[in-house]
Amino acid sequence: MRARVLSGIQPTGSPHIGNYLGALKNWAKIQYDYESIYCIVDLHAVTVYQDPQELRAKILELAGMLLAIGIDPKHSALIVQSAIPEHTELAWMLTCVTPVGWLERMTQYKAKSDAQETIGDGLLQYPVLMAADILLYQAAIVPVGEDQKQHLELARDIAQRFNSLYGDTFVMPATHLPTVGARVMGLDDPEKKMSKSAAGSGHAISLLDPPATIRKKIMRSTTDSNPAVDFETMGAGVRNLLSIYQAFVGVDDDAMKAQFADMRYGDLKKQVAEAVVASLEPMQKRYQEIVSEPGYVARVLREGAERVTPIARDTCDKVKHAMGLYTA
Ligand code: AQP
Repeated sequence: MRARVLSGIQPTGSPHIGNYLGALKNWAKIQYDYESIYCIVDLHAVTVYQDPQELRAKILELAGMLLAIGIDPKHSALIVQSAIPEHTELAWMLTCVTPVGWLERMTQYKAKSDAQETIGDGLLQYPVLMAADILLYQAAIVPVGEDQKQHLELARDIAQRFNSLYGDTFVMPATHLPTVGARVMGLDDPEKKMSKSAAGSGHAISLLDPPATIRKKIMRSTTDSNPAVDFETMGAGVRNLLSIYQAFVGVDDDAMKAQFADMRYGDLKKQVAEAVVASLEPMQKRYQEIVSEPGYVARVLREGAERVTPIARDTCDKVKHAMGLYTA
């Protein structure tokens, strides 16, 4: 039997090149080697307020985009988290074995709760729900960007604690990080990771941005006071542009040095912009084809849910039995 892969993405905005290089590109690549389940985690999205109408639209847009970047529904199950009630059922059972102190230490919780006037309990519970997403399907491999590494470690801790309290129930999931592009930074502020929900039109490049917008954002991106690329002294902005180029084009470090050493920033930006435009163009074309086929995306999501529900039900029943809960 092939090992199972599970990963998720929030429908909190248009997916950007950070999501793509940190996670989605890898999803499409490994789906042929593993039994893959990719999940649009709408229950995670509502840990901070989302406009209901916009959220509904973003779920379908994101599903279309995932198909456009190459998720193949013949090989992968594409699902929406809230359509499968076992995610929340398992999350509650895991909540009961998770110490609050583990959750309060999460850096993403601290960062996101700092930005809120009132902190919803869901924001604290976010990583338990994420652990449930993974453990529900007994996933062995979880491909994510670097920002999710800490949550993954917590999922392992929760699984271990459950297994030691109630007996071996869960497979231990392993993190799968890309070698380049694991952490793409904001174009306007290279000290902050690129985020869907960050404010500012020059912050992220959406996978659906038209070529002129991509060029404009990259040409205006923050660099430093050097006039040209110096691999010894370059700042975070230049490093970010170079790693975006490297991740899209797939060249090694020596080739990067030969191509970009001493290049003026204006020329560097032009080359990065053209590489991004050329890489996104086929996905954007495919996206338009996908969304112009009425009912196609909804059908893929329905078939995905039908495929994974027996696995989810089986795990929940095992967990209930292990904990001594009532099973009819
Ligand atoms: N900047 C990034 N660089 C590399 N990988 C990234 N990921 C996110 N941002 C970067 C990876 O994309 C996958 C899906 O992310 P998510 O939607 O689950 O949530 P997130 O990590 O919180 O992403 P965003 O874009 O920053 O969303 P918001 O603004 O809603 O919080 C994950 O595997 C993540 O590692």
